[in-house]
Amino acid sequence: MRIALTVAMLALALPAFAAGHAVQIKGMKFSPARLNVAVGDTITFTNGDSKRHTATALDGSFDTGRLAAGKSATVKIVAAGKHDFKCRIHPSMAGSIIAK
Ligand SMILES: [Cu+2]
Repeated sequence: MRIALTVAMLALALPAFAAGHAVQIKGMKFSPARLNVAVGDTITFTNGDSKRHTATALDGSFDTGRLAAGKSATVKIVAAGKHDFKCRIHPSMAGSIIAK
């Protein structure tokens, strides 16, 4: 009974419908490069390249920082709208997050 109540309280504490998304970085590209999410969702960027990369929003809404090979970082999308992002090290690498 006490355990069930604790589980119910934990469930209530979590934001409703927040989803996790994944973007792979491979071959100097973001995959997918375009992603539709909801405000409150998280996105985990994983670097599958041997070079360092970042995923940096041009509007400043998120930044993974430099990701070494095999590393990942999770960012949270807190504002609605289109958030274009680039790799700060390789500006030709670009993508967009569309948040509703
Ligand atoms: Cu890069």
